[in-house]
Amino acid sequence: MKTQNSTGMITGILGVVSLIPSGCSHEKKVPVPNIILIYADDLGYGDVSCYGANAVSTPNIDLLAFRGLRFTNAYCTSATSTPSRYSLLTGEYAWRKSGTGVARGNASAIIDPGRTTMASVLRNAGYTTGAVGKWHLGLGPASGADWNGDITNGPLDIGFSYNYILPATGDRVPCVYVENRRVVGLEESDPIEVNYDEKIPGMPTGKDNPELLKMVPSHGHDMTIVNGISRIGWMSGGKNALWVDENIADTLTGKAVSFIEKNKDNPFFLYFATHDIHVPRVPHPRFAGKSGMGPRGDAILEFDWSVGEIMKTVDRLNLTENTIIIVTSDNGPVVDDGYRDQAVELLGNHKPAGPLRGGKYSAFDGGTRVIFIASWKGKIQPGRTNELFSQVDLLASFADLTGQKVPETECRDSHSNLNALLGKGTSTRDWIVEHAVNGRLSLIKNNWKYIEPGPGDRLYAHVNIESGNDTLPQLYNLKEDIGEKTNLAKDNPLIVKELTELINNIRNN
Ligand code: NG6
Ligand code: CA
Repeated sequence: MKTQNSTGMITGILGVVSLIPSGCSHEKKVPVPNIILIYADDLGYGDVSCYGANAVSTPNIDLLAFRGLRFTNAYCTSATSTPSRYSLLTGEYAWRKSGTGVARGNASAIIDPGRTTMASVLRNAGYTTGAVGKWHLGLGPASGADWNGDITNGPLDIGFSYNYILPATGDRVPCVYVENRRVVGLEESDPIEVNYDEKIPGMPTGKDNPELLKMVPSHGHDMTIVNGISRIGWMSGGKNALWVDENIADTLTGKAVSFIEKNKDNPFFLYFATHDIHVPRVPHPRFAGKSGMGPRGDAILEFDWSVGEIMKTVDRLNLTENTIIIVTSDNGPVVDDGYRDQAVELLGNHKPAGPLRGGKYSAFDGGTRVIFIASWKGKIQPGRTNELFSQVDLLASFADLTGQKVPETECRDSHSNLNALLGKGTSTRDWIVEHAVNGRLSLIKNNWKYIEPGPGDRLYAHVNIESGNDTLPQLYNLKEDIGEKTNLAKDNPLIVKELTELINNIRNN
């Protein structure tokens, strides 16, 4: 029930659930753009040059920011991947649902088949929907994914019409790609076995066979060795299906580009979740050594290249005026996340979180305030904005943009903030909830940042990141103290009280 003309206009009426066929007397032309959401992994607020990095240069991301709107107050929902992705795709805070912490590589599906998601909303709007890249939301039924057969309870079951994914993360087995329901390149004679409870006999591990490693772990990551790198979890088999880390960015970017090419004549939604810049950082040789900051910096260059390839594809296919491109990250930065890859030694003066305190895992803003750029030629006025924006609102904002209704109970935390997204008005969001790895929540309102009291473990020593935990309540004035240095809680008991009540209301909603 939709038509699209050569400039990519769908005829329909905003605010009406289904699109009206062309020729209807009430019809109004509404430009419905293609949507490309590029989701980086562990990319920090200070890791790209248009957000202030000097030690590394990201010309493609900078160009996108030059063409689009650069947000300085945009947030992911959690300081780690699985919960951020869960909230992004479902419009429900992950901390409302148990089992949404960092998922193992053999976790079963965390998003129930049939649930409303960003993808299902857009598919209902007539979009072809693709997921390319890191998944990390579990696959398969409660009994586990059938790696050697049809993998059910995956992206195809929650609204995507195509997927080419890494099941979990680059540092977790199984180290294979899944295209739609099948492991790519798997041979029947060499089935895959995955285990997270015990070692699989006969398979070399980082712990027992360090002589086989090309990258040595600093903490954890000492189980099955694949491509000279030991991972989290044990696996065997699937030799012909194993990925080569050096080629992951090329492979995923290639799949993203072909998805765009294939769907250029229909509205499409592409969720492109890169492996970069997560560990293990093993960029392609054409990026290796190029940043001078070691593999972490090189992975930033590789990520920037991926963004550039997407932009070039959109330009080449004349889709620029009909495509919204968003680039953002799933959580804040970490320098040593488990491999000795020289990230610490070669960091120099680079500040991965920019002016923010903390990083990945943390309750400080470094954990969840992320880069966020939205570009749509002719529709989004280029510039910079400090309006508050949360990734949890993308689902409802896209629904708004495409005239879809969102079921309030299922997607209860997502509210349209379309005007702010398009740079056309002030934010409808007056507070932001942040979720740190230990489960504690923080709240931002009127430039105040309140962090709930919790365990006093101030430093996550293995990653050398300030946790943001304190046994006392913390209150910071982000406008004057973006680095969350001076705790003003004692002097402002009324504000602490108000924010405590609000956080409890939000939690109990
Ligand atoms: C941690 C891993 C870390 C990373 C993280 C998830 C260890 C010691 N550390 O448990 O390397 O994989 O989980 O990162 O295993 S995320 O970005 O996918 O959330
Ligand atoms: Ca991450």
